[in-house]
Amino acid sequence: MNWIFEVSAAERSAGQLSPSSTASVSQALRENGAVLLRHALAADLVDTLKHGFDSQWGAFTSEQMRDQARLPFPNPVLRVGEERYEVILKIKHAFLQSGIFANDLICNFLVGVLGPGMKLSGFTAVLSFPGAKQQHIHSDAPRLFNEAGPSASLPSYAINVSIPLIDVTNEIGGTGIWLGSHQWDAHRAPQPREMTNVEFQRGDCILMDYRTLHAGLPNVSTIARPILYMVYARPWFFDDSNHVGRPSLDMDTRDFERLAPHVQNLLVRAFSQRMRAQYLLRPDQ
Ligand SMILES: O=C(O)CCC(=O)C(=O)O
Repeated sequence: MNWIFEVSAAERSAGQLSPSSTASVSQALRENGAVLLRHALAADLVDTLKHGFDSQWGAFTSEQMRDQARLPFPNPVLRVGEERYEVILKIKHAFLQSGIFANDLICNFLVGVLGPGMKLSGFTAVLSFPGAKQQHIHSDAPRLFNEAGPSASLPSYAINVSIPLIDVTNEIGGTGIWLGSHQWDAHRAPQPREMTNVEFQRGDCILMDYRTLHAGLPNVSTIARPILYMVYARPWFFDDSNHVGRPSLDMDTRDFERLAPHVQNLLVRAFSQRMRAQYLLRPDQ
């Protein structure tokens, strides 16, 4: 089944997929466990986010990133593979002004998948440096149930939205995806030939079910590749497993307080986890 969809300029400016696109994309996400939306965002918005990313993390070399990742919690940098790091982004400047975390087109679609109480669960980026090897194949969280049946037949409980901040060629290395694996039996081993890989550009985004198997691909280019990750979830799910001892987003309280109530509502779980992480992990505690 097709998993790649073109977002029209009219849909982008309305902040909403058309009813027929919504139906096709929802069905493809249910069946494939991932969809790629081409041109979901304006490329100049993504360029603004890239500047925001660079001002926070762009100066780090891979050696500095490796050293930073070795520091004790709370630590905004997590090593997720060889020459590959997940960093917590501060929602400030470009990330705050653009309101990317509450993007209409993405959120209007995801509310249809995850329900009206949907919450943001994380706001991070993964940076792969030149020389990064293929990452281990994984899903984003352990299975909800160990019994054979239930996990596969359940609807999505969390969706990871990945937004490349540069055009990602095969040399730079995107993310390999095992389409349909969100419904596989726990014992089925993913084969390399079953992997789907596409080049994706600024403005595209991939929506991936939390159960879908995937792996960051090797970076054989000379430039570092940042991808923004926004995780949205049903209100009862929060991704604690990837955020042990570190916040899942970073935002100043004053900036949070200035958000419109419906946006605060979207962010409140992750923001309160950030407050708890900060309190519980104070070095003098
Ligand atoms: O680097 C990538 O393309 C994927 C990263 C990822 O899936 C992860 O770190 O969990």
